[in-house]
Amino acid sequence: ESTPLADRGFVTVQQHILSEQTRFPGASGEFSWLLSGITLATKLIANKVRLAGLNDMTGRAGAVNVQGEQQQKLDVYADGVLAECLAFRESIGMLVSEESEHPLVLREDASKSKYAVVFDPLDGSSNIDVGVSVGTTFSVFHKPDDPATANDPAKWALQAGSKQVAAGYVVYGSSTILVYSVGNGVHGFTLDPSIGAFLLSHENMQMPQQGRYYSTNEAYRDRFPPHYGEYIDMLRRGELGYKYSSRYIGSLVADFHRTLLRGGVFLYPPTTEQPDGKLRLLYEANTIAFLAEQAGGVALSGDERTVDIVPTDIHQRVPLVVGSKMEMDAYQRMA
Ligand code: AHM
Ligand code: MG
Repeated sequence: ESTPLADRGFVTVQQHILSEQTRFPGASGEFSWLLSGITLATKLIANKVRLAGLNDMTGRAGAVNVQGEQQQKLDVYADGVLAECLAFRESIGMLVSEESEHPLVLREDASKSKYAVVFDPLDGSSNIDVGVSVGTTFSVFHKPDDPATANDPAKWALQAGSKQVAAGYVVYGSSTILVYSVGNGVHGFTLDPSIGAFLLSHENMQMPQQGRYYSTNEAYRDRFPPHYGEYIDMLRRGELGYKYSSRYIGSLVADFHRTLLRGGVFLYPPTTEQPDGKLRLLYEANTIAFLAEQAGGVALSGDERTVDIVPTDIHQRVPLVVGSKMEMDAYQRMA
């Protein structure tokens, strides 16, 4: 649970990132500057999300994105704001966005930059028009060591999730919360809109060992491979000590945020129509998997650790099962 504000001394996310960097003697500050691009962009996005309905930001933009999905106006806005805020950071060589078919190479002279940033600017965007939580996800990678790839920024994001140097999300929910990790625990910050700052509200988040909810789109259940249905039945029967209840928002960030705080398990299995599931490896599954593991949870795609998968395509999809230790051990026994 969160510490009283006074004891925390009003730590902003920026201060927190800087203090994390002091663990690396010689850190140049570039990395903090990079992350400040993300926090700035998400504050701008939060502002628009809060006014959706009044600011001509609801509804479709008219275009269909690379995933074959209708782009919402806020998808387009959020994508533009993130790209713009990040393009100014010289340390970033390339970007991958859910909304853009191709990687965006920012600087042709690859030797000058060090990082790749991947993001889903507005995840769960079909929820905007009905006032339900949406989110932004992001992950940061170093330029790969291998010289052939190092000189080709378009390929910088094709790395296993275990190589992430930072990952996080912002959930635009009943409050706006930023959760991030640089591989040293998971920390949460709540946006105080009156001062425009993300303030530390959840230090060192640990996922409970067990929760009481499972979270999946049960409408697809007959189209899941059978062991997923059997696993859900097992949870419902109470074999892990409780008869589980269900929660499903349909926004990955919001569904995971609850799982992080309360424990339990989230599943987006393969279906007959989508044999690799729906979620994108680079900026959805990996981001969540990295945070889950940092918080003491487990994230698997099939029977493989999600962060071990080496991507071959920037928009590739993977099944995802992520949650508390106890539920995940039981899942592995049945997978
Ligand atoms: P999006 O990136 O187009 O918004 O889609 C991703 C979202 C996730 O947030 C969520 O977990 C999933 O789609 C819900 O899908 P479904 O409606 O099939 O349950
Ligand atoms: Mg998405």
